[in-house]
Amino acid sequence: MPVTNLIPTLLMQSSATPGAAQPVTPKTFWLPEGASTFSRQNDWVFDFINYINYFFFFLVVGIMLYFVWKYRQKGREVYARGPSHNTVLELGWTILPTIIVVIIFFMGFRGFTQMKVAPANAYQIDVVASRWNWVFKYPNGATSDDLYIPAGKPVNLVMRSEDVLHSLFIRDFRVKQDVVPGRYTSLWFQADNPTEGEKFHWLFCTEFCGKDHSNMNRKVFVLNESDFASWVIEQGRWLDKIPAEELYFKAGPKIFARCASCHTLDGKASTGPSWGNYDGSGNIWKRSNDPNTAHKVDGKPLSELIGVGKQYENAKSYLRNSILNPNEHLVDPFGPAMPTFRGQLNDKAIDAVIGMMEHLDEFDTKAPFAKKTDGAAAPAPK
Ligand code: HEC
Ligand SMILES: [Cu+2]
Repeated sequence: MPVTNLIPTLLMQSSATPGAAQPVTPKTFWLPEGASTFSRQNDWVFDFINYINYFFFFLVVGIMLYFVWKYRQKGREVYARGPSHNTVLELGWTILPTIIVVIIFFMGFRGFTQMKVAPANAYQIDVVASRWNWVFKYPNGATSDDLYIPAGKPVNLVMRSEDVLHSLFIRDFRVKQDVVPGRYTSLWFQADNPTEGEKFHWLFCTEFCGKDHSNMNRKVFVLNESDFASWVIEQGRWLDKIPAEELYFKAGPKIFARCASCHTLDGKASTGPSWGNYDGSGNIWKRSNDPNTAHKVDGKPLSELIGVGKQYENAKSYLRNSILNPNEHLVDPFGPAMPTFRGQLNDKAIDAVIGMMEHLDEFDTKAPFAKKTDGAAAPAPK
């Protein structure tokens, strides 16, 4: 092969696998690979401040060590008098740091204003944080547990919390924003490179929010525009494509994954009552259908709530209400810790989880809570 042909070949090999997106900024000792349009400027300011720190650290420590050596005690005599004043030095160490700090302020302020205001054409995704879960909602009503975003387009997350303070952090994008109960906060970014194959970016909760705070890690997938468009449509329809009689075991475990931080299937109480048999009253379906058990709600046996002519005609309507208005009745001895799933689970999804309760014996009590006889439950299409 002639040497001139070799050069392009070498160049191509150096640029990783063909088609694989290059990081916007490289991984360094301090920062992971940058993957959003903010990375370049953000990393630059970070490095700038960091190098100033290195410079002054070694300067100050170096001079200090030199003085320790130079002015060490040599004989028995002691010099008590040193210079008391040096105008040039004093002006120097006041003015120079002031200039540096003002430069840093303006660099930070410029970045801050850019990151604060989302472009008007940004694609909006609603984010609901709760203990201990993230739900991402897309304009067509689709929801997902991991975050999917279109490449090359500004994305604006409009975020709220169901309970306590959370904070959404995507370190590869160099963005972080608190999610505060009682108000909306927003966060925007743009990632130009689709994530290839199994690759993704991590999303973390960075505000300690209780027992399962460390389980609020999710994946961020960046899809090219047409893949993203078809993903959103599919995601909005995944439940509709499951035949009614398969709903409880194909969709049930997938939806239960959102309940599993507080409910178990094995009878052990967690933040909420187990769906298995935990107080000798049978599993959640059996105890709701035989209201005369030890299972008490609001201090009363369920028979006072469920039955013909009572508040709930049957167990199904009681369970449905427990999902949509969880704090209307409280199962003894639990507190009002369950967030409402109104607007997050549609009728079909609620049918699927209640169907799962109805056939609870058929399911594995461990994640991913698959139907035992049927092999693995089908995951939602990604
Ligand atoms: C953050 C914790 C938490 C999550 C997540 C959670 N729950 Fe609960 N749940 C509770 C608590 C606490 C109770 C008991 C107090 C009450 O009745 O509200 C409860 C009670 C219930 C009850 C009444 C149980 C009974 O024995 O009568 C049902 C039904 C229920 N949850 C369904 C669900 C479903 C379905 C999901 C997921 C889609 C879910 N929960 C997610 C905490 C949670
Ligand atoms: Cu959190």
